[in-house]
Amino acid sequence: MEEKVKALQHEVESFLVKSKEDLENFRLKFISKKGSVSALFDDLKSALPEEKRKLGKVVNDLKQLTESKFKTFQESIENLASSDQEIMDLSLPVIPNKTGNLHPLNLTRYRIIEIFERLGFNVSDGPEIEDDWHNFTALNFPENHPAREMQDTFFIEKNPDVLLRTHTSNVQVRLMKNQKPPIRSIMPGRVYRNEAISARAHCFFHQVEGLYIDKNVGFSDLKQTLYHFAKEMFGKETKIRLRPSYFPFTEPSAEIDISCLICHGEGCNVCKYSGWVEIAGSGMVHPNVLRNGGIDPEEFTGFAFGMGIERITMLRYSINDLRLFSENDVRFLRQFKSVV
Ligand code: 2NL
Repeated sequence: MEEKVKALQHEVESFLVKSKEDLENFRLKFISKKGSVSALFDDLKSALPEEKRKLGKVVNDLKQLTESKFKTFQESIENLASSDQEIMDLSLPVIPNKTGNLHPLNLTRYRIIEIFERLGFNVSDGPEIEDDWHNFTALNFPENHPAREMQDTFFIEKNPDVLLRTHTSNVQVRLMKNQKPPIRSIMPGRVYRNEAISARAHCFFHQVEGLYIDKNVGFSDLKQTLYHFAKEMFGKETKIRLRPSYFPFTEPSAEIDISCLICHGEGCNVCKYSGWVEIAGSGMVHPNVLRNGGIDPEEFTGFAFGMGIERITMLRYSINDLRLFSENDVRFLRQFKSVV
């Protein structure tokens, strides 16, 4: 009889219940009056008196196991039924879909890339940790230029100097060294400056620089390219203005302004009542820089420009504090869902 109990126990343990019908079958098969566990009690009556005690315990244990399994099955079937109902109740509010979204700086970066790719520019990339030559010397910075001071640049090592790049021009220098003109490329990336953090300055920010070198590239190409960019980025009505400026790596150099998006030239807070806001620096690549890049300035000319991605993004979405970009406050970040 002990064998019979064991076999039955195995049967109880391996019985799968997945539906209400299975549960009822389980009850009929084992627990009901005619069920096989109940039948064991009849068998017990005819057992030898000296074995009755031992067998009684085994049979009782199996009865308890069977009943507790039944209860567990019953509960899980009930849960299943109620959760089914929940899914099927179409009047309930939807479960919010918590998908992430792109950072506003990336939205702007992708848009800038898109605009320049259609003009035939490709995208280049380079190191954020740079040596003095690629970051300063090759770009025609004089030995005593203030940007080379500890107060303005993060140095990792001195003599020979290793530093965090202060602009993405280092990528352009590498490009000129490794590639023959025509070169038409933009370089988005993170740059570092040793500045006190405020609403208008941060110790790092993002830049896109561009470089176009070929035979007969002139200032008019620079102007039309950036005019096209301004219209694509900020709308067809956008006007541009070039102001003479100075950079060691370009000659002549110009600051690019766009007509103020907020007041359309009337004068407001954002444009400081001038009607114009600065969006980029630019110029014709200095002959010394071309030479340092291994390009003959008698044969080739080129233009270059640089703009801050933060600045463009602030104008685009009317954001007034630079710190919002790196604080990772989801209340800020979530506002840029699917705005490209
Ligand atoms: C700005 C101004 C600028 C460049 C970057 C450049 C690079 C090479 C040669 C010549 Cl390799 N120029 N880049 C030129 C003019 C301006 O950036 O305000 N950036 C945020």
